[in-house]
Formats: sequence, structure tokens, C-alpha cells
Amino acid sequence: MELVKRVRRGDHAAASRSLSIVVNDEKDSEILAKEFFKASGSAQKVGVSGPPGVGKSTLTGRLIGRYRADKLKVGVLMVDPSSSISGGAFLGDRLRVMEHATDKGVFIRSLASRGMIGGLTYAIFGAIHVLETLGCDKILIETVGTGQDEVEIASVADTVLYVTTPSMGDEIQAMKAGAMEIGDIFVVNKADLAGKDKAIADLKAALGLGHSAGQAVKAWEPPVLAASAKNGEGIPELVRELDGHWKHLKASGEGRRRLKLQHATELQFWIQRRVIKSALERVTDKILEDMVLRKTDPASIGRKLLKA
Ligand SMILES: Nc1nc2c(ncn2[C@@H]2O[C@H](COP(=O)(O)OP(=O)(O)OP(=O)(O)O)[C@@H](O)[C@H]2O)c(=O)[nH]1
Ligand SMILES: [Mg+2]
Repeated sequence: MELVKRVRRGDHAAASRSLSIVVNDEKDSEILAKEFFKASGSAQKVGVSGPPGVGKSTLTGRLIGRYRADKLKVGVLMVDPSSSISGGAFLGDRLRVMEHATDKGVFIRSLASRGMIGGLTYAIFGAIHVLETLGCDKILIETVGTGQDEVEIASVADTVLYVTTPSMGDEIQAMKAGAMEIGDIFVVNKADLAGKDKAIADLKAALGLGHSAGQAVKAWEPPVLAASAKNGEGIPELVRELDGHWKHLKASGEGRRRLKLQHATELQFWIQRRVIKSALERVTDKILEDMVLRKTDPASIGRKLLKA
């Protein structure tokens, strides 16, 4: 409880300790998680998603800068679904946002999925509640788009920012629709390079935007912007759209719908984690021995363990 109080007062060391406990499911994690959940629910959670190398981390650094200029407190979660492969790139990510690391208004943490029971998604929820308790107004969650994870970010974030580049024009056409459908705001980053206008047109065409004549006006038409995280071009406009989406979520009821979806997903992962953990703890060598001897089978044993 002392730890929770310290996090509420904005103590970064306490937040860091709490994150480790909650994410790794250490002793007392459940007691803490309950308190953090109660104190959370007010920040805008922005998922920064898109293919590898498009500039998500650089853009995240820019967004931190803008939010800090407005005196907002920012939490950053860098989610690495495959830390075993991209350890090096990940270090680069941290460096790109590192200029903010000594700022008391910014809290940065990376999450890797290796060895986590219940997977990364559950850990992200736990981390988000700690950051909200810490007083973060905006939480930026960077994920590398490998298809699967992109879909997951849509059940964690309030606003999904989908990042591409001018050189991706043709690939966009070939991309699975599902990977992009999750975007609430689209950014063609690296607009300092050639081809941004064509990229924007291609993206709009792929999204089926701008052809709504005769159709009912959608409550939120995803904007497609150009930006350069490198030189800062288009960043104020991007922040305006992010704020606009946040207002839209609150005014339309869509925000509440998404929050319920997030809670349903978190609950699903909580159950999954607990059930798997407690069932697996009761698998003895005797059981495995009986399976080798074909005295029993996974379905029979599994059922028995679940009942218990
Ligand atoms: N020209 C140009 N280069 C950029 C821009 N933004 C980022 N870059 C460069 O693109 C490279 C990748 O940038 P990152 O920010 O690491 O991209 P990322 O999407 O986070 O990469 P992963 O996390 O590895 O998927 C770096 O060399 C950046 O300097 C931009 O606006 N213009
Ligand atoms: Mg990155």
C-alpha cells in the first residue's frame, strides 16, 4: 500500500518497482494490481503501430516533446514482441526517446514478451494502470506490426496511430486490410523523402476514404497526414488530430465502448493466466508417467485439472 501511495505521489522509482511486480506476477502483484486499477482510467492510450523501421520511435520522441511543451505527463511503453531477435534495434529505440529519460514528466519502460505467462497483452494492461496511477495524461504504446500484434493493440489503446512511409506506396495495396483497419489516424512519415503525395493518395484509396458520396457520414473518418519525425514537419497537426480523436471518443460514446472492450480483454487474459498457471502447477511426474504408459491422455487429465 505504501508503494501505491508513492506511485500516486508521482514517485518514478516506486512506479518502476511496481511495474516489475505486476508485469512479472511477483508476490503481492494481485493486491497491487487491484489498487492500480482503481486509480486508473483517465489517460488517453495511444498505440503507435506500423511496419518495422517506418519511424515509430522517432515519432514517439516528437510526440513526447509536444506533450511536454503543454505540461502534460507522458508514459511510454515500448513493446517488443520478439525481444530475442531484435535486441539491438530495441536498444536503438530506447536511445531515440532517451533525451526525455531524465525529464520527471516522462516515464519510459520497455516490455518484452519472452517467458511471460498469459503473454504480452496482459502485461501491457498492468503497466498501463501503473502509469495512469502515476498521473500520466498520455500513454504512448509503440508496437512493431507483425499483423497479430497490431490487432491486439486495438484492444489495448483508445487511439491507434498507424505509421507508414512514402516508399511503402505499392506495399500498401498488397497489405492485408485487417492490419490497417485498426488505424484511427494514419501518418505517412518521412515526408521529407520523395513521394509523399502519391503515398497519401494510395493510402486513402486502400482505406476506401474520400468516396463517401451517397453514404451516411461516418462519425470518425480517419485522417491521413504527412509528417517528418526527423525535421518536425506535420507534428503539430498530428497532435491536433490525436486530441480531436480523444474528444470524439468522449463525446460519441465510442470511448466507453472501447474501454469496455479493453476491460473484457484484460479479464480474458487474467483468467487465462491464472487458470493455466494453477492447472500446470498440479502436473506431476506421475501424471506424465501415466501418459507415457497410455494409462491416461491430455483431455482426461486436462479436464480433471480444470475441475480442481
Ligand atoms: N528521412 C527520415 N528518416 C526518418 C524519419 N523518421 C525516422 N527516420 C529514420 O528511420 C530509421 C528508423 O526509425 P525508428 O524511429 O527507429 O523506426 P521504428 O518504426 O521505431 O523502427 P522499429 O522499432 O525497428 O520498427 C532511423 O534511422 C530514423 O532516423 C523521417 O521523418 N525522415
Ligand atoms: Mg521503434
